[in-house]
Amino acid sequence: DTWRYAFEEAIDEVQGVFAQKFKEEVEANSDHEVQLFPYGTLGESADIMEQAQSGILQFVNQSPGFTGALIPEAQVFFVPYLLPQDTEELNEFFRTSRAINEMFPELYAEQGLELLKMYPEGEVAMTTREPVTRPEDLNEVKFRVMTNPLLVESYRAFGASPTPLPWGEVYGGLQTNIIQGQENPAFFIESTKMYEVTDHITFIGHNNFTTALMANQDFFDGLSDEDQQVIRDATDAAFEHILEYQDGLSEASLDAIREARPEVTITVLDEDQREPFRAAAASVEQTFIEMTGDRGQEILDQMKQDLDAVSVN
Ligand code: 6CS
Repeated sequence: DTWRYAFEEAIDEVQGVFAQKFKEEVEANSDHEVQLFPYGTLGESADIMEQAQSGILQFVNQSPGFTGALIPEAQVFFVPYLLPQDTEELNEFFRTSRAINEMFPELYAEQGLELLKMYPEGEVAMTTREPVTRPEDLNEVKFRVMTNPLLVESYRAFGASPTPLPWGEVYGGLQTNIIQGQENPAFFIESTKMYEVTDHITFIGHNNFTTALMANQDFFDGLSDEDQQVIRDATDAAFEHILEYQDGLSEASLDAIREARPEVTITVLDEDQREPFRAAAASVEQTFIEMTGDRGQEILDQMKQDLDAVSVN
């Protein structure tokens, strides 16, 4: 039979590369076929989630940036400066974290979803019309964020006017000046040509883009042990593949942007410049706890413990 798998990006973007590897592994190791639905073929991120929950889709890749509206604890990925910038550390965290691999699956299960894997998509940068070196520079900037209350809170704390929008409205919104900024990993800024409609790319080191693959839980529970194992193995293979694939991807994407539009500035804020943004993180963490209570606190504490365990310093 055929399993339907939708994701939030194009086939040659990170989620698409992950999906292709998953498909290849499943088809090599079973009689099942996987049909891939890239962004735009079945609607926005919220639409594909609904389809997966209702069982029209067997698999969905959705980022906590959107899932946070459904599972409030998933917003923990938007506490600024929580995840490490070091790639090896970050990868090892995703591999070994108890919060990610044991606690989150229980929360996703409450929504009828079997959480198969969470994985990183790269350091997030802001793109804006005007240069940004201080929170004051974000005053009056309508800054697009994914539809997630804590991310709204973050950008409010950073000094901007956060504007939650689905992905499909971002390029046009920047072009028509409805919004003047947005954040995403470098590969996505390059592949979607957002550098055409914003002029300054700024890294403040506040986050890495996290995403997640899940299955409809009734579908998954109804499978044989062998088929479940095929899926788990394919997911593990796709995970290692996508980490390797991303080695050097951010730098290559920035080079491509420099080439395509040399007047775009690319700035990495230094530690002093980051300080006021870091200071804003504490209030965002506090808001996360207010939104999610004891369960959120438990997840956050476990994440910090898991991060300590992989920290090289
Ligand atoms: O900003 C967004 O909405 C999108 N960003 C990425 C990197 N993937 C999918 C998501 O929809």
